[in-house]
Amino acid sequence: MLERNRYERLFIGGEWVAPLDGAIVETTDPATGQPWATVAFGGPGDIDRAVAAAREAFEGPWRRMPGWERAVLLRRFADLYERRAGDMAVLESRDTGRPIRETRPDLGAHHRWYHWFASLADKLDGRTIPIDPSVHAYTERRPVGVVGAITPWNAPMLTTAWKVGPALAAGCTVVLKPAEQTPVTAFELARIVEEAGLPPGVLNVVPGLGHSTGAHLVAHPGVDKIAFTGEGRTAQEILRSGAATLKRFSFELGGKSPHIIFEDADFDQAMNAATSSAWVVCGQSCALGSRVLVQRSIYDRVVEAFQRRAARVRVGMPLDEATHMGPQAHAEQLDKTLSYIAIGQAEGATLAAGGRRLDQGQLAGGYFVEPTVFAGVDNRMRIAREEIFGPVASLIPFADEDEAVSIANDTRYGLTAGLWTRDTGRAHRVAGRIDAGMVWVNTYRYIRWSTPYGGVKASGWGRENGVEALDNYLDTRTTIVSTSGQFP
Ligand code: TXE
Repeated sequence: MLERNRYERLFIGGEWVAPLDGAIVETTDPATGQPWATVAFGGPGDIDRAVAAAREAFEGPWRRMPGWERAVLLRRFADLYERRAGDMAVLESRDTGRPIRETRPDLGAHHRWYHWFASLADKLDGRTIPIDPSVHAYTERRPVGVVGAITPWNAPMLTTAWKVGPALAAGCTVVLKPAEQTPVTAFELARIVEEAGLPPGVLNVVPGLGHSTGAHLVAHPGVDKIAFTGEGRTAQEILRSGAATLKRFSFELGGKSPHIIFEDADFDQAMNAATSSAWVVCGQSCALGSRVLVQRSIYDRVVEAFQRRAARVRVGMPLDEATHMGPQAHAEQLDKTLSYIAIGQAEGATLAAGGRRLDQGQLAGGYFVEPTVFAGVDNRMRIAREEIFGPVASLIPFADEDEAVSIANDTRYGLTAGLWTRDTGRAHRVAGRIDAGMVWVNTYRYIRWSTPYGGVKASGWGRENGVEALDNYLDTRTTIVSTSGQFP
């Protein structure tokens, strides 16, 4: 095994330490099904150490440091991150199976998140509140404290940037618990933190299993806030185990996003967006446009376009520059995706493309699935209601604007939505009627550091990105000073 694939120490309090009550485990390369890295998993005792280190850093240097000074350190960190992005992209491709042509631009942009949040670190203004001359009332924004960041396996470093950037800018310290399937890049992140000279304990990395290490972090009385991306059911468990401490929570929990194509859409652009956003991240994105709602007059044309484009997707090894789509990130996700393909067929949807596992030749042993298209889907089917998190598009016909909106909103989720039309009035009208935290018009999956992202309904609580992200990590304190010294 290559030297750089060994990550056998946790990063706690600025030191690389052996797990106290965890283990050294092997993680699997989803493209081969073979082990590719050995990593340290922390246990509850390691979480205790990490929380103590984060608390000390919070009370000590970090919260007292002027915002501009935190910004200088964050920018240094962002610059180093940018320099390492190429290597990190390779590691993330190995860890998650995402093709390098996706991870390279993705990881190559993360430093922008850190720079942007750095630029807010000294702008956490309060307000003065005019009441009457007898009092001077003002507010200040104060960091909530120690944050437990629990991240998923589909886009580990992006979802980390969404939490760590605003948390550190706000003056919080962080214990990061990456997903057990894809912990490798988090260790690299710790190396960058170390090299950037962030004070010890400001960011700690303790990978481990969700139900033990993650749950201990959630229940820990020394943790003030949990920032989580993952499944809705896990969020419910987190709420239960965190309830006793009444900490704060923000959740990003996935979706079943409608991608609406009206008959007056720019057809080729709409097809580019609808097909690529059905298969991006090997189908494992919370913002996947997995419910493609198509106006009946162009439905057959859209089905054909999907079939043609599915056939052109090159499924292959993640580090091959020619690969469009890699494997599912881990074995359970492979099983989940294949089981939903079977469910779709049993429900009576028409399998218009794909549908099979690919495990011949070079792909043997890997968790590859063909890009899959279901036509004739009814929104009541399970493949239209439940998050598959695989490269499976469901094409649902609609007659008119009202029906499109009604199908779009007929879901427990409300994370993102897309719509394609050349009619500006309709664009605004329909966007305004959709229950989702983000609506894209004539584009899709456009996500930036400065634009708030997050869900309504079962898709989550709170917003990541944008200045709104800081709200997750700040409390408001109000001070009222009597100017007369008289009471009452
Ligand atoms: O997620 P989990 P899973 C959806 C997607 C996917 C499904 C299952 O549909 O197929 O969830 O994925 C940690 N206390 N999304 O099971 O379990 C865990 O260790 C504290 C959508 O892998 O939610 C990991 O770090 N932590 C999503 C993180 O939670 C716990 C991205 C996410 O894992 C825990 C991922 C516990 N009790 C999956 N149990 C998105 N919104 O993009 C687990 N964890």
